[in-house]
Amino acid sequence: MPHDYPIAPVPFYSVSVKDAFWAPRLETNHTATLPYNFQKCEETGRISNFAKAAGWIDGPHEGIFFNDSDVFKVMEGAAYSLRLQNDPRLDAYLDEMIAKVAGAQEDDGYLYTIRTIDANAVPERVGKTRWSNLKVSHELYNVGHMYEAAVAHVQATGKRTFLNVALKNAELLLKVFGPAGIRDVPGHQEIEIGLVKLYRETGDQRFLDLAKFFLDERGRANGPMLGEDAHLRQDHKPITEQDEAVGHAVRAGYMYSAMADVAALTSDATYMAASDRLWANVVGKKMYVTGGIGSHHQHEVFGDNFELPNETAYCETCAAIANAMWNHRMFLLHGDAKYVDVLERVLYNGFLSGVAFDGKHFFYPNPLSADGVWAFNKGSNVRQPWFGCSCCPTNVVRFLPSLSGYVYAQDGDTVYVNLFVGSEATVTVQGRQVTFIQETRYPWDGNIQLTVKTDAPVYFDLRIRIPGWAQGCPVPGNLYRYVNSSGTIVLNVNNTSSALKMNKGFASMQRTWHNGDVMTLQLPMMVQRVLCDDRVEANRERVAVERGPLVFCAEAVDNGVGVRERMLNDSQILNADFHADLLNGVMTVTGGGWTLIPYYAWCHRGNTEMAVWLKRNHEMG
Ligand code: FUB
Ligand code: ZN
Repeated sequence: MPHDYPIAPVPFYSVSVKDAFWAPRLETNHTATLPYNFQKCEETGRISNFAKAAGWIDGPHEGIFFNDSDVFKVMEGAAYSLRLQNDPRLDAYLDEMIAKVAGAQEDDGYLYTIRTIDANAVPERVGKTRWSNLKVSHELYNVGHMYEAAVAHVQATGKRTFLNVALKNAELLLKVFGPAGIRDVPGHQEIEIGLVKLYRETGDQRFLDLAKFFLDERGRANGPMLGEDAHLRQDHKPITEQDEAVGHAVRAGYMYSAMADVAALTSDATYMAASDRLWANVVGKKMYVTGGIGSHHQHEVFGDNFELPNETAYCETCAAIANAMWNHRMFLLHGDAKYVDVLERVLYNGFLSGVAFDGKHFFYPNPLSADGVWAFNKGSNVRQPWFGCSCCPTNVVRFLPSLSGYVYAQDGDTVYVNLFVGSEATVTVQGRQVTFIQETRYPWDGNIQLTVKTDAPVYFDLRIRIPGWAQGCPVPGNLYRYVNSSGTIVLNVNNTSSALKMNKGFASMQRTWHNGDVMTLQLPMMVQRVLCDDRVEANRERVAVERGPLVFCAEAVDNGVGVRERMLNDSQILNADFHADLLNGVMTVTGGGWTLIPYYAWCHRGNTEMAVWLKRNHEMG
């Protein structure tokens, strides 16, 4: 048996989301964000670049040299969407797109529209010849996204058209890169994840070996000399020696995800140890309370340990997605709920803020404080319809439809309930089809009901995550801590109280399950105050407010100007109330003249001042 993650996700297409929180967002992604992104890719020449490279139309390459990647990401999202719902028009549109991509591919498999359109007109960043400026060119980054899209497409439609393009390209890379070939690495990681997906799809070991090659070569200076800026690309040290997250946060997140993949697929202990060290560093010293990562706009990089400025936080939407992808993989590797705690924090906060309710406006950076003046969002201070570099919108399109794949996981006769999302999931356990009907108003309340449907009794270990936030621990490590205790967790099976038998953060229920058995979990959803390690200068003498998985914030539109300076008394009682008519339906937290809303919902009522970390007044009353 080849090695793999010990735990497998229950695939996104086996989990049908039916709740009031995520289902509308997935629908918006399908009906608005996806077609809108294709439209933008058309309007901005991203798609005609392929037709030009194919020689079907004339004209120069338009836009940024790595714009091919945006098209591939939207195609990946389209494939997931197609898997979830029959859509013949989308299917046909994708076929047309694939024909353009295939047309743009050179005879030997090379695919990079800017060079194919006119190799003599490429800017220096692209490199005079193929792969001669990998540090910058994104040649491998682009096709890494293409591999992901191609695998998603064949899995959704059974058609191999796109996969064949990907395989032809990967065969070329196998000829060109390797110990006896080019020993350079891409400046922006992504090819590694793509190659792992090709390996999984085809079982061809060479793709996995090439993914590992690209990882192993980092920091070894076998290609062009590593410059002083190598840390920006995580190319400053062999990856197995890295222990501090540095450099560009999206590149890092994709690389760490690939490291986890390779660790699982090869059982390489040094990869696992490095992944664990890097994770401890990010979560313990470099992650925002929203799950966002990346402290600086300049170079889009992590800061030093405990350097987490709020107003100038970068927290790119893509980096949130990369962080979610990585934490999911770390869970699959270790089976510990602490990784899902981080994933959940990212999902409901630092990721979700990145896309507006309409699915057509986006944040690129996701700061935790805004003065209402600085145009932090690439020249604006509200969500934008598109960007010159539109990596974030196109990442949202592919991430949302795959979200249901994060809800459940399985290891033989152990079924994990990771996220609380109203849904219906079908899982094969002990050779039997078992359906799980999850009903919940999460994140607005903490009651979760799981009904088991099965033709015959079946024994399995049902492990339901007990979130860190319900056990007094916002995030593993000491970076953040709650002021108040969390309340009581109640677990029942068929109306009978069940003791919490904890196993790596999950309540484990090993029993024979019968048709109609019902498990209920009540999580204590109280308003909780969060404090930060004092080494984070920006948060000293400040307090954040959470309820369940949600981080709250104060906007001037509710609180008047000066929210970043106004004080919240320690003794102030804070109440939570649901408002169906506000911001698509949200819980607000109020008290002492404050009205706080979920962070993800901020900036939906125009440009405004905002703060997550409020000034703390130790005075009572
Ligand atoms: O370089 C490709 C993408 O553009 C990165 O992932 C983002 O951070 C943005 O720089
Ligand atoms: Zn981005």
